Amino acid sequence: MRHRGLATRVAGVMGLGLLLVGVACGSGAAEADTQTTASSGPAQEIKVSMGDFFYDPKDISVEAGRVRFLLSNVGKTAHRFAVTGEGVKASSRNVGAGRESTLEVDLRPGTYKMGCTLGDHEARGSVGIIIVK
Ligand SMILES: [Cu+2]
Repeated sequence: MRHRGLATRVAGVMGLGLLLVGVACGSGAAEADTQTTASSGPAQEIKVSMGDFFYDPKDISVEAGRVRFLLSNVGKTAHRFAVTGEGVKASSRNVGAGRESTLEVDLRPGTYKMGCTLGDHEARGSVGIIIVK
Protein backbone atom coordinates (compact mmCIF):
# COMPACT_ATOMS: atom_id res chain seq x y z
CA MET A 1 0.00 0.00 0.00
CA ARG A 2 2.77 2.45 0.91
CA HIS A 3 4.53 1.70 -2.35
CA ARG A 4 1.49 2.39 -4.44
CA GLY A 5 0.97 5.75 -2.68
CA LEU A 6 4.56 6.80 -3.44
CA ALA A 7 4.26 5.79 -7.08
CA THR A 8 1.15 7.91 -7.51
CA ARG A 9 2.88 10.96 -6.05
CA VAL A 10 5.96 10.47 -8.24
CA ALA A 11 3.79 10.18 -11.32
CA GLY A 12 2.02 13.40 -10.34
CA VAL A 13 5.28 15.32 -10.00
CA MET A 14 6.55 13.99 -13.33
CA GLY A 15 3.34 15.04 -15.03
CA LEU A 16 3.73 18.59 -13.73
CA GLY A 17 7.35 18.61 -14.91
CA LEU A 18 6.37 17.56 -18.42
CA LEU A 19 3.72 20.27 -18.50
CA LEU A 20 6.28 22.94 -17.57
CA VAL A 21 8.73 21.66 -20.20
CA GLY A 22 5.98 21.84 -22.79
CA VAL A 23 5.18 25.48 -21.96
CA ALA A 24 8.88 26.43 -22.06
CA CYS A 25 9.38 24.82 -25.47
CA GLY A 26 6.30 26.54 -26.84
CA SER A 27 7.51 30.06 -26.05
CA GLY A 28 11.02 29.27 -27.31
CA ALA A 29 9.71 28.13 -30.67
CA ALA A 30 7.66 31.31 -31.07
CA GLU A 31 10.76 33.47 -30.55
CA ALA A 32 12.72 31.44 -33.09
CA ASP A 33 10.00 31.92 -35.69
CA THR A 34 10.03 35.67 -35.23
CA GLN A 35 13.81 35.85 -35.64
CA THR A 36 13.75 33.75 -38.79
CA THR A 37 11.11 35.97 -40.37
CA ALA A 38 13.04 39.14 -39.50
CA SER A 39 16.43 38.02 -40.89
CA SER A 40 15.51 36.22 -44.11
CA GLY A 41 14.32 37.94 -47.25
CA PRO A 42 13.57 36.38 -50.61
CA ALA A 43 16.55 34.28 -51.65
CA GLN A 44 18.20 34.56 -55.06
CA GLU A 45 18.25 31.16 -56.73
CA ILE A 46 21.28 29.96 -58.62
CA LYS A 47 21.31 26.62 -60.45
CA VAL A 48 24.56 24.70 -60.38
CA SER A 49 25.24 21.43 -62.19
CA MET A 50 27.88 19.31 -60.51
CA GLY A 51 29.66 16.86 -62.79
CA ASP A 52 32.77 14.65 -62.94
CA PHE A 53 34.69 16.91 -62.43
CA PHE A 54 33.32 20.37 -62.98
CA TYR A 55 30.80 22.90 -61.76
CA ASP A 56 28.58 24.57 -64.33
CA PRO A 57 28.64 27.54 -64.17
CA LYS A 58 32.23 27.77 -63.07
CA ASP A 59 31.96 31.42 -62.10
CA ILE A 60 28.90 32.87 -60.42
CA SER A 61 27.99 36.51 -59.84
CA VAL A 62 25.21 37.41 -57.39
CA GLU A 63 23.89 40.32 -55.37
CA ALA A 64 24.62 40.36 -51.65
CA GLY A 65 21.96 38.71 -49.50
CA ARG A 66 20.44 35.29 -49.14
CA VAL A 67 21.37 32.89 -51.93
CA ARG A 68 19.84 29.47 -52.53
CA PHE A 69 21.99 27.20 -54.66
CA LEU A 70 19.93 24.60 -56.51
CA LEU A 71 22.34 21.71 -56.90
CA SER A 72 22.00 19.01 -59.50
CA ASN A 73 24.52 16.18 -59.66
CA VAL A 74 24.84 15.30 -63.35
CA GLY A 75 27.87 13.08 -62.71
CA LYS A 76 28.35 9.42 -61.96
CA THR A 77 29.80 9.91 -58.49
CA ALA A 78 28.73 11.80 -55.34
CA HIS A 79 29.58 15.48 -55.06
CA ARG A 80 29.29 18.23 -52.51
CA PHE A 81 28.94 21.99 -52.77
CA ALA A 82 30.92 24.00 -50.22
CA VAL A 83 31.17 27.79 -50.05
CA THR A 84 34.11 29.41 -48.23
CA GLY A 85 35.34 32.98 -47.89
CA GLU A 86 34.60 36.25 -46.04
CA GLY A 87 34.12 34.27 -42.82
CA VAL A 88 31.55 31.95 -44.42
CA LYS A 89 32.02 28.19 -44.30
CA ALA A 90 28.96 26.30 -45.52
CA SER A 91 28.46 23.02 -47.31
CA SER A 92 25.73 20.87 -48.73
CA ARG A 93 25.51 17.23 -47.77
CA ASN A 94 26.85 14.64 -50.15
CA VAL A 95 24.67 14.69 -53.24
CA GLY A 96 24.53 11.29 -54.91
CA ALA A 97 24.85 10.72 -58.66
CA GLY A 98 21.72 11.94 -60.41
CA ARG A 99 20.34 13.53 -57.21
CA GLU A 100 19.46 17.13 -56.32
CA SER A 101 19.93 19.22 -53.22
CA THR A 102 20.03 22.83 -52.07
CA LEU A 103 22.32 25.01 -49.98
CA GLU A 104 21.24 28.39 -48.61
CA VAL A 105 23.76 30.93 -47.40
CA ASP A 106 23.81 34.63 -46.54
CA LEU A 107 26.57 36.28 -48.56
CA ARG A 108 27.94 39.78 -48.23
CA PRO A 109 30.02 41.51 -50.90
CA GLY A 110 33.30 39.76 -51.59
CA THR A 111 34.91 36.81 -53.32
CA TYR A 112 34.13 33.24 -52.33
CA LYS A 113 35.34 29.84 -53.39
CA MET A 114 32.90 27.06 -54.19
CA GLY A 115 34.24 23.56 -54.35
CA CYS A 116 33.62 19.87 -53.80
CA THR A 117 35.32 18.77 -50.59
CA LEU A 118 35.04 15.06 -51.40
CA GLY A 119 38.34 13.32 -52.13
CA ASP A 120 40.48 15.17 -54.67
CA HIS A 121 37.48 16.50 -56.62
CA GLU A 122 38.55 20.14 -56.28
CA ALA A 123 41.97 19.40 -57.74
CA ARG A 124 40.27 17.54 -60.59
CA GLY A 125 38.07 20.50 -61.47
CA SER A 126 34.98 20.61 -59.21
CA VAL A 127 35.70 24.17 -58.13
CA GLY A 128 34.73 27.73 -58.98
CA ILE A 129 34.44 31.33 -57.86
CA ILE A 130 31.47 33.27 -56.53
CA ILE A 131 31.60 37.07 -56.81
CA VAL A 132 29.11 38.89 -54.58
CA LYS A 133 28.36 42.55 -55.31
CU1 LIG B 1 32.87 15.96 -56.05
